[in-house]
Amino acid sequence: MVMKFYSHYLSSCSFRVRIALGLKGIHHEYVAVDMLNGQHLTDEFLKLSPLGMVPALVDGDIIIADSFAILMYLEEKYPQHPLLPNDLQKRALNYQAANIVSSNIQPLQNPRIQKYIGEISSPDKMLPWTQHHICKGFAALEKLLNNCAGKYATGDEISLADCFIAPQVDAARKRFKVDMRNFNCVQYMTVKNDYPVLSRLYEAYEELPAFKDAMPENQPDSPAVGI
Ligand SMILES: N[C@@H](CCC(=O)N[C@@H](CS)C(=O)NCC(=O)O)C(=O)O
Repeated sequence: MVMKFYSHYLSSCSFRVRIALGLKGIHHEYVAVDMLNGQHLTDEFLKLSPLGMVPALVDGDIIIADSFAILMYLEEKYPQHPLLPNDLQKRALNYQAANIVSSNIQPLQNPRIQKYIGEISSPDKMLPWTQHHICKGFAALEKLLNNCAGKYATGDEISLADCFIAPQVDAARKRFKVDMRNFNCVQYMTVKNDYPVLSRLYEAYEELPAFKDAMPENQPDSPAVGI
């Protein structure tokens, strides 16, 4: 039975898994969840994902709805092209970088959070508020990776941290208009806003077929693809 992968083209959490599926060469069926029309909140989808969020993976009887859990599952089931280095320190760095993105950045840019911020303050506060939190997280990643990054986040092999960082930088640049080299948001910025390590990593990701194939604009449900 073919594994089903529930995704939305713009979802950076889905993007993480798309990169790993590509790197590991895992055959799967892409199932687009129409989040703009609320498909993620239907009873049917909530049976797969209790929080009503993408991504979700269904592999036979196994249902997983969380990108980190999915990535760990894929890593254990498909050891080819490992995402976790053998070196324990590097492995811990991978967990740390992944968690900065998944706990301290991405949740704060979620549509449901942005909508809420818009409601309790005003719609024009949504973008600067989100940019502020992205930039705080990026400043932390810069410090963390400054001495350990090679071609990729924790060395010269692509690994778990890259699966989290690549979609986050892509979303920051394209959806949230973060200028990676000279961001200037006077009202909200309290953190340094120049990200040389992340900018360099992003350039390396742009050369990777697994990253290019996983990009939002290349997904079957992207308006750019035209389904
Ligand atoms: N921890 C979850 C977070 C999933 C998540 O936040 N998904 C977003 C898209 S990237 C979502 O479905 N948001 C729906 C909403 O905000 O209503 C994961 O890593 O998969």
